[in-house]
Amino acid sequence: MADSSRLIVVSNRLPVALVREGGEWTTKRSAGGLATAMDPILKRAGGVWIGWSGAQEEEPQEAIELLRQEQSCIAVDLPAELLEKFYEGYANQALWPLFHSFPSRLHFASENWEAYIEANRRFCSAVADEFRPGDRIWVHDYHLMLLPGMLRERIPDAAIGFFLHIPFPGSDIFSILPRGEELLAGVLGADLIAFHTHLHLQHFRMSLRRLLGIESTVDRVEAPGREVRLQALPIGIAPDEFLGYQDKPETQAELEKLRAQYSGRKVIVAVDRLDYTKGLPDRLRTFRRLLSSHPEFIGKVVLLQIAVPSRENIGSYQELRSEVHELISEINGEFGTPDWVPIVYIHRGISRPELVAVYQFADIAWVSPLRDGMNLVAKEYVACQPDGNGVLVLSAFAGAAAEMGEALLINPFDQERTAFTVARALDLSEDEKRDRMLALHERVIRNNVFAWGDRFLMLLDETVKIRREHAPERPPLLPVDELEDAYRKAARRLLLLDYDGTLVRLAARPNEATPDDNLRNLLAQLTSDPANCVMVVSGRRAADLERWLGQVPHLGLAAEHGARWRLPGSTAWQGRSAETQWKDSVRPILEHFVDRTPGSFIEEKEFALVWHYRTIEAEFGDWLATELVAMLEGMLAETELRPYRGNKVVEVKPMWANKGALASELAPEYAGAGFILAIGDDRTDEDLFARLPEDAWSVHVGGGPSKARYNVTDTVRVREFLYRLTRQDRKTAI
Ligand code: ADQ
Repeated sequence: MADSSRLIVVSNRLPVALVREGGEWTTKRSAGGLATAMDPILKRAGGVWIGWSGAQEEEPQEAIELLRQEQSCIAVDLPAELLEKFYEGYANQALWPLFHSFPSRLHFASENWEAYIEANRRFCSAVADEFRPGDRIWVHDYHLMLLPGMLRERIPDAAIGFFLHIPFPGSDIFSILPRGEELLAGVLGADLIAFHTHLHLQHFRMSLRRLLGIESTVDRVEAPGREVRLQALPIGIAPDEFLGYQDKPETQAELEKLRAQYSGRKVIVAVDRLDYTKGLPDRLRTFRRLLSSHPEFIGKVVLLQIAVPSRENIGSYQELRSEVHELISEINGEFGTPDWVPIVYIHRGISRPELVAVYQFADIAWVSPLRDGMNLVAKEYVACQPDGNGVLVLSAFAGAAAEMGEALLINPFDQERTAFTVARALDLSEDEKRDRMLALHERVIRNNVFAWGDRFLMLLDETVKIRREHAPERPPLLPVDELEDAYRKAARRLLLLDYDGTLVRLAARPNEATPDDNLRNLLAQLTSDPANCVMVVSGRRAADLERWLGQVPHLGLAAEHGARWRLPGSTAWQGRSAETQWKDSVRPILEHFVDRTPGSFIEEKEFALVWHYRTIEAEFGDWLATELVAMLEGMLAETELRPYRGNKVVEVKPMWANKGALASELAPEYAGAGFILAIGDDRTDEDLFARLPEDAWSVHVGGGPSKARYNVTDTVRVREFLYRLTRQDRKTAI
């Protein structure tokens, strides 16, 4: 499969530039790490790259054709206004600062969010137009977090991978992000979601749990109807893009220049995009501190700061530029001498030979981002040291630190200790330097960007293969046409509908999940057909169901998981009467848990006591629930009561009160020639599914395994297909 299927790479920017020379369009491929990594894979798989070309105006058709034919690139059209709001607005002024843990720099505007959705839609259309069955789609980075979900809707069986190049922040920070829930749901459309480090992955998992209430394990998470694979997969560099340049005459010429310029002095190099996450001002201040606290370096050490301009349309980047310029002037003014400039500043992108020469020449690379997904500069510097020269001083907050333990790690926020570490790097013994650098070099060469790309695609293939093989084990999606046919043919029908999580969305507090008028109308239409016996079968109290749904003509109600029921057309409740003495001994235990966790509460039903903890921090709530269940199991072992764990609830109720018993009571009448439909979303509905005849239409709502024959993704879909059954004209879409 890996070799026969094409690859569609999707990223915000295409790895090419369109240039107009003398009235003729030409294309130029950029030598970025990602493009270098993807090129051999794209060549092998015969794929395409989809993204924005960088053009501010719509390109003429000839230029678009050229991109496609010469570079296998497809340009997504993003009009200037949309681009500004999507790219500079939501992506770079909301996502970028927040994902790098700079909440104070967050700027959110809902029109930017709308533009983000629209831009992702345009990417989705471009991919869908290009997609052929069997293709793999690899979506890159924070600009396109909604795209996996959009693609999943449009091409449900597609193999979709997503890689995040920037850090994923802690869940406290992530929860600040307006529209964060939608983003999480969007990336979950992928089969494989990968990050640079385990920490980023952990943060993502925690946000899934806290914001969406979705549990996951170290390497996977259950999405509706599918399993999504999670991975930490650190990106590498293309070694030849650096080592291959070392012997070139242009590089040698640059080296000569550097030797002449800095003879007798040690050079510390810093190479950054001019971005506030890269920590330039902090580095400059720390360098000032180093010169003050270690005067022996005065005249002996030069900081060569190379900064490539970046995102200059955004105000905060302009401020950063001024701040950096001012700091450099101050420090050079304060310490410089007629023959020594402490900080040499190059404010532009430099050529590859220049960059390689600088890396090769520098005694130290000082890589000190305040937060960084990976940081390729650290790896590029190390790649240029095949002989084990040089020292890498590296921020612990760069993703690279997770796999570059032989570097001298620093906390860039701690100027005093960072200055001390840089001083140490300047004095490190040759042996220690070599030991550290050779270990780093070897790893950077081995774990290169090709290994990264291959591994990602291998994992994607594996995940998709498992999904396709295992699909039959989980309930398949409900074939609504077939269901409708069976429904229409049947002379008598039984419909058993769960309430919470099936007919209405789960709410934080039970009383918030009241039925809306649309639901009442839908139920009334279903019950108006005399061939139908419709029952809402819920864990709710009889009084609640009666109050909310009692007015729907001819609707049957079953309360407390089937402990009591009221048949269609009747107002009398049947079932056992409640024995309630046990509550006096269980209630104090639940109260004790409520005292420990403000926000949780007890719901009292006729037959049951329920501890609700939906609003509690998820991990803590689940941990307490386990403790509570263990305690109650011991205490109730000799009784007919049991504690049951549901969706963020622990419910204590008699064993016999379950939906299965009710199913056994009602279903036999409809077996054979009739039609039985049962829909539900949680564990208590499994009892119901298990007791139905084989040909019944049992439907599980949401992800995960189930005994039901079919699956639908959410409450919206449930209502959609029920609504369809009520229409007289067949197969009318709503
Ligand atoms: P970036 O934020 O762009 O990438 P980084 O990984 O440091 O960060 O890559 C910067 C690149 O630009 C390097 O290849 C570097 O050589 C080059 N560069 C910087 N200054 C230059 C200059 N003056 N002249 C020439 N070249 C220069 C994002 C994430 C990172 C992650 C990468 C890859 O923010 O954390 O490592 O993607 O996943």
